[in-house]
Amino acid sequence: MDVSCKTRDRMQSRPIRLLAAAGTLALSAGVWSTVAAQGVVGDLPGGPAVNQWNFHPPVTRIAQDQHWLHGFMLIVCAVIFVVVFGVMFYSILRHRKSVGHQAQPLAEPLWVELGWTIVPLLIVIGMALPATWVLVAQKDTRQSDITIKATGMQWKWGYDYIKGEGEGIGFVSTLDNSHRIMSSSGNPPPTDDYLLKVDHPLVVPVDKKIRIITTANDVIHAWMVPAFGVKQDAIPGFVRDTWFRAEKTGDFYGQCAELCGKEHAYMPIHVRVVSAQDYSAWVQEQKKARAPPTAAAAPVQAAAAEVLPARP
Ligand SMILES: [Cu+2]
Repeated sequence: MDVSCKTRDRMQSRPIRLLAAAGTLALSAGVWSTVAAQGVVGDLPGGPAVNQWNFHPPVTRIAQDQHWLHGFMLIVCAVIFVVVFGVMFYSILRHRKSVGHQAQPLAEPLWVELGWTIVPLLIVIGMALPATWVLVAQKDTRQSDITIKATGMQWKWGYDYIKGEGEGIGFVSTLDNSHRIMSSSGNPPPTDDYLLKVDHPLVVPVDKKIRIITTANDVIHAWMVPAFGVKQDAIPGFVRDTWFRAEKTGDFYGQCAELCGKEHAYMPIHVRVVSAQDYSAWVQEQKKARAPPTAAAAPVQAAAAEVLPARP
């Protein structure tokens, strides 16, 4: 290709590039105006926030410790990175061949050998100790006030209160149908709790140690609530446990955290943390709703049984 040909190509390609850039800009503006016209998604208290770059605000001691651990490890790693790469690049630049640096025989003094063995060892111990403490604390499920079994199913959660106040209560928690409809529409409106709303949230009292026993009845799921610092696999045929003690009342959200099939994104977790009084009232309400038929209702049920034919 000669020079004049190259110049002609460049002249032809410039308007095309300009046109493409204008098109992209118009498309972006269109998308932006559509989003703006529809409304904007806001933060969900206890759940994800818009442009969230850090963990969820912690509401348990374990979650606070995990955040501290994360920050601590990040700082240690960043300092090591800066020091090691700083020394390395300084050495490369200062002692390069082009400035006439001559290599010198290395005496291998003992203090250097000891230093680069002992210092990293101390750093590893300094990182392992707090990490082990937090790990052991988050696995200590003893002396819980309430024990709840969470059973993962494709694609919902079953909750059974098996010990403590509320013992005997059990229900299934499923994605709220309005969210299913929104998702099926293919163009869901901006919704703060999109795919996180359930029909029956898990209700627990504040400041009580709640032990969650996880299992599953089909494939592996995982029970995760980031604000509590809790994430535990639910494995069919096995029982695992975890715990939390929420320090604040409110609604907290999580999701199944183990890819479990085509509707993995449709099995949210909603935990409602209430005061001790509200929890007792909720327990009474649930027990009343689940109570066996009273003497007044029994004759009606007996009559209904006579009318309806018995199932084979
Ligand atoms: Cu799942």
